[in-house]
Amino acid sequence: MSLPRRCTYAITDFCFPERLTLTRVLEFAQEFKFEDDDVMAVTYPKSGTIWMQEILPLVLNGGDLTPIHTIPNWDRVPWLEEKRLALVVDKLASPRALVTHFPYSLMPPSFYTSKAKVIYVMRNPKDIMVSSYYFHQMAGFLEDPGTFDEFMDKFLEGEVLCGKWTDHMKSWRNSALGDRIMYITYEEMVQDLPASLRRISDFLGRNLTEEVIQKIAEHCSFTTMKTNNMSNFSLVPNVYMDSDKSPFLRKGTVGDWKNHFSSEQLARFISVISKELEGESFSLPWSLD
Ligand code: PPS
Repeated sequence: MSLPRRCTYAITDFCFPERLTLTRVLEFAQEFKFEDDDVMAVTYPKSGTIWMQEILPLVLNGGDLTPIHTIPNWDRVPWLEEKRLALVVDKLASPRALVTHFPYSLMPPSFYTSKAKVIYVMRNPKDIMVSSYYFHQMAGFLEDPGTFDEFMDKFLEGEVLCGKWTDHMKSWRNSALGDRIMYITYEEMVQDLPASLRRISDFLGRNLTEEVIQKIAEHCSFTTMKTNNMSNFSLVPNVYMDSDKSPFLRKGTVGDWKNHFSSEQLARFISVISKELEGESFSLPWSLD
């Protein structure tokens, strides 16, 4: 298989940075044994992953803030694709919450036969691209994004972390998970976080009071997370994540693409994405225009 030009490692067009080497990552993850009450947050990068790492433990434990104040997000809701999972898995509270950027096809065999639930967070791809552009500037393990225009080409060709957004989204939208999967958008979480938390809580069979919902919403707000050292990546050395270049919790808004896209870029973006979604049975929750 030929690797996409700028992709360090790829299998089935799924790119991972060299540091993680996808073969090793896959071998490790394939052995993971899912339990029926596991909850998986699944995202294409920059769709709201760490937001779910903040939300899930609180919804599952009824609003006890201890995990978000004492455990860094990568250990609190560990990555399926990180070997660190093996070190922390036995310490996870039950039911366990995990996170992944894997497409549906790369999930471990035990996932398909389990009853583990999935929350798939979607975000408008134009805002994903903007967020990713700044992330590529600050993350020492990713290639320099080049100019915004160059980065748009890479994004549309899938030569970025985790390949094409359309492929990732299609893989999970078309998955045969039935009522094991819930779809939520970053935009609805920004618009009304308490309402989103109620949906998540219902999906996970929790019966949270309004007081607890409001408490979780307050502690999972952009402003609160930005000052939480267990969530804002300030514990990570600058060589890996340089927040002077761009903070991980950057803007946390909807529609920042309007500050970045020219009309020509918008037309190019819409044309490529629409073509790739032609014939799909699902519709997008936002207009691409
Ligand atoms: S990653 O690298 O894939 O784990 O990134 P991810 O966490 O998926 O996405 C990062 C973006 O999510 C924003 N974010 C939030 N927005 C609103 N409210 C809260 N609480 C929140 N937490 C994280 C974060 O700011 C990134 O978006 P941008 O647009 O860059 O600000």
